[in-house]
Amino acid sequence: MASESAPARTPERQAFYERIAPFHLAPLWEKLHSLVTAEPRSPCVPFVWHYRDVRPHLMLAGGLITAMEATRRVLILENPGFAGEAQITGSLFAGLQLILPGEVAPAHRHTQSALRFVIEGSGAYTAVDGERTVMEPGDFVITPSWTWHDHGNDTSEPMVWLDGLDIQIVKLLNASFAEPGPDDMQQISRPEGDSYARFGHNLLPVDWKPEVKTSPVFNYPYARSREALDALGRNGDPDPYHGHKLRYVNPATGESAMPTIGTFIQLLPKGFSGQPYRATDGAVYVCVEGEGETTVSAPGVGATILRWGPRDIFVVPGWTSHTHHADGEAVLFSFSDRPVQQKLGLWREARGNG
Ligand code: 1HN
Repeated sequence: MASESAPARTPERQAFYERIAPFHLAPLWEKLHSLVTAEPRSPCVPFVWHYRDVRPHLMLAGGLITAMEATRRVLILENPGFAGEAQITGSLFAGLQLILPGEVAPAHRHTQSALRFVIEGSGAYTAVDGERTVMEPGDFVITPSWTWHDHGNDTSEPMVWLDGLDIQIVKLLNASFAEPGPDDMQQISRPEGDSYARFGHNLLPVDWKPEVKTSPVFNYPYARSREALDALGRNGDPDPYHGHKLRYVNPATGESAMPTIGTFIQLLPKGFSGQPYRATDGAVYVCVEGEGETTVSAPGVGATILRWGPRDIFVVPGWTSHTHHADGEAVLFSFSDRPVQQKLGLWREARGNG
């Protein structure tokens, strides 16, 4: 059993550490307790961004810089525990992107995978590898790793979505590649809805074999997810921890829609009060409908109550026990690094106060 603290630093030991430092050597016993902890530890803290507070700042950014000049006009949702680090959890990035009427966010590609979850506005598009999809509130849209993507807004209203990216995962593995597109807007080679027709109906083209690890469905419309949740809510009792919770899947494999980021949507029935639950993946939530609160308990920190309503975004750090409560019926979208942890055999969960 590893000890919880380092052995005493005697003057002799200290002198020894100083002697070996120029040789790029260091004693493990000074570091062991912080490298191999008894349980997960992270600077990540529970936090909620209320959309009513964030929106005015986002609109000010709209007057300050164009989407073209910024490349992506995004306000980073930075976890207070990771000041200056552009991360919402230890592994994930989240930000709010604004595209004003008539704007284009120019084409580029990168090895980081991105998800969009539409918060405000209706009818702006993103184009991925030659196909456009028009986005509606609550739609979950994927930009797979290394695909060309540009966004545009031909409507008369601002469009805002949440961006979620696996930035820290790619950084850890030192596998970041990126390049700008040859043109600001990519050539469109397939009609809108083509991917959804081929892959989004529990059917697959007969001779099709997946070439990449990301789902070929790149827009999961909210209307369809909501329909499923609605039926579940009518048909049976909710899970005592999650309510009615579904995970988005890659129809070709049954695995998560994105290889590095798991995405989920859950319905909490009116008055639902969940039991305490924790898992090793820290999650970012968006409230789509309804109001309620999530109570997060961390050892030594006590309970943090995150109140949420429509369009609010909140983060629950990994391995912190939490409960969800909904006043009326509520819908939460969430994403985390769960697929990575599961593939590596690291993911754990605990129900109740265990
Ligand atoms: C990015 O490329 C997008 O393509 C959004 O819309 C957010 C955050 C960090 C790095 C790249 C986009 C991003 C991003």
